[in-house]
Order: sequence, then C-alpha cells, then structure tokens
Amino acid sequence: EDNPGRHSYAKYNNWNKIVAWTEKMVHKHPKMVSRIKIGTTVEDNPLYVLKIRTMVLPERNKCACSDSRNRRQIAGKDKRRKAIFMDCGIHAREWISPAFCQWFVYQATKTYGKNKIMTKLLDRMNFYVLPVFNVDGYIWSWTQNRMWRKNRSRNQNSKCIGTDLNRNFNVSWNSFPNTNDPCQEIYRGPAPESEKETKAVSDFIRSHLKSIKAYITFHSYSQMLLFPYGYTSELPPNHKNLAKVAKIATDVLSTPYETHYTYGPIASTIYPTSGSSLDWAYNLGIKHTFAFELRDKGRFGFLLPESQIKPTCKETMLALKFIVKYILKH
Ligand code: ING
Ligand code: ZN
Repeated sequence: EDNPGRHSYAKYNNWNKIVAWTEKMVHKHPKMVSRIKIGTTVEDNPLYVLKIRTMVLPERNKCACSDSRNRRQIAGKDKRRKAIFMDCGIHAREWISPAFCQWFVYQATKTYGKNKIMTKLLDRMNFYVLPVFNVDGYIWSWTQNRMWRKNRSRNQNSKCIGTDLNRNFNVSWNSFPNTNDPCQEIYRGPAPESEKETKAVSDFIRSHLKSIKAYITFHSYSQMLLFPYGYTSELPPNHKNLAKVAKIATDVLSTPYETHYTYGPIASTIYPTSGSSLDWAYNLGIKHTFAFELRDKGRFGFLLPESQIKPTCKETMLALKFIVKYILKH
C-alpha cells in the first residue's frame, strides 16, 4: 500500500481508510452510529451511509431493552424523529468534501453529551451521512487521475468513461443538450438514475422521505451556499426562507476565519444545471435543500492543501449547525 499512516481528520484519507474509519466509528459508538449499505457501485464497491441517532432520556433509562415492547417503542420514536440526509464526494476530485463528512461524524460523536447545542440537535434529529457518494471515482482520483470528476461506468458507443452523478438525477433530466456527450465532464448518462450510485441514493431517500426534512450536499470549490433551482431561473416557493437561512449561515461561517461565501439559487449564482441531486430532492418534497461549495475560490481549487482541512471543516460546521437549528424550529 503506497499510502502509509493512519486515518487522520487533518489529512485526506483514501477509500480503504475511510471504510476502516466507518467500522471504527460504529465500534466506538455502537449505540449512536450504525452503518447501512445502501447499494454498490459500478465497480462493486459498497455505498455506506452512517446513521447517527441518539436515545432521548426516557429511552436511555429504559435500555436494558431485551423485551420487545421497549424495543418497539424505541423504534416507533425513532421513526417519528426528523432526519437530515447529507452526502459528500459526489464528485471524485473534490477531496475536501468527504473530509468534511468525516469531520461531522467525528464532532457529532465526540461532543454529544458535552456540547449543549450538539446534544440538543442530535436528540431531536437523526443524521444520514454518506461520506463518499462516488466511490469508484474517488478511488480513481487517488490512484490514476487526480482531476477525475465522474463515476467510472462504461458508455456505449464511446471510448469515454463516466457519468456525472450530479446530472443523472430524475429532474428536468433531458432539458440541457450540452450534457449528452459521454466525453464531457458533465455527461448526464443514458437515462435518469441510470447509474447504480444515483439509483441507490434516490431509492434510499425515497424510502425515508417521511422523516427526511433536509438534504445537504457538499462540493468544492467556490465558497458558495446554493439552493434550488438549477434547471430554471424560476424561484422555488420558499426561496425567501432559503435565502434567509443561507444568509445567516454564511455570516456565521465567516466568523472564525473571515472566509467569504456567496449564496443564492444554483442557476443564477453558479450556472444552470439539470439533473442535480439538489433540485431532485427539493421537487420530491424536501423543502430545505442546500449545496455547499467549500473552499477555496480557485487559488488551489480542488488541490486544497491539507493545512486547510480543519479550518474549512470548523467554519462549515458552524453554518451547518445553524441550518439544523433553523430546521428544528420550523
Ligand atoms: N459544482 C456543482 C456542479 O455539479 C452544483 C454545482 C451544485 C450544481 C449543486 C447543482 C447542484 O457543477 C461543482 N463544483 O461540482
Ligand atoms: Zn462537485
């Protein structure tokens, strides 16, 4: 193995280390963290979601829970609890994104019961965290081509490889002709949800739709906080709320290191897009959907130095906590 050393939150970790880390988190916090395999990739790698959930007080006391009535009550309570779905690493080369998802799980488990706000958030909200969405692409970016973006599926009648998973969702999928060339970085794939990764995430979210109150996806780079829509310049019904939340979240984000973020609808803030996970989740009925474009603004771009991982994660965490608090109140 040419990547020696242990998993570290201050470093970029390859896929093997991230898998070992998911096991470690479950092992260290068995009551709080569980690992769900939601599917497999084109190259047969597992897609893992970490579920973070806590037992609220009455349940905490109860739990020598061998009797099935107690267990059912807990399961029932769990079902009614709100949840947030977060994904990182939908694009292979955006390494800071999986680093943030790992940081989030670490902070959640480490500060639960110690930090007042974190404890409150976790007692009221479950989290589903997909630390690496595009596993095959991530591995490719580590081993063959650092600047790889798409997944690694073969395309019919083309030598070019890969579909952009963030153009492959079933929302306005056919609307922009510039995404129909397999050799493009933003190739949408042969059909909506044609990719195993897209299908697995879509199925998982659809089957947990009752509890999922927010969908948050992490990209880099540009320092933006985006909300729907990408496929139209029309604004979503609750855009005033989304803009208000985004404004405060980006203000909070700037407090420790004065990192400047812009915010707004995808189409007018970054560029028009069709088939994105964000628009899809929104139109499915998840009213709070955000995409972070993490550091930086282009100096290092995708090659963000490891020295910036912790500061990026810390500031992003502040914004995320604000968003979660807001959702709990509304
Ligand atoms: N940017 C995103 C992209 O897929 C984006 C921007 C985010 C579009 C969310 C739509 C929804 O192009 C990067 N850097 O990948
Ligand atoms: Zn991206």
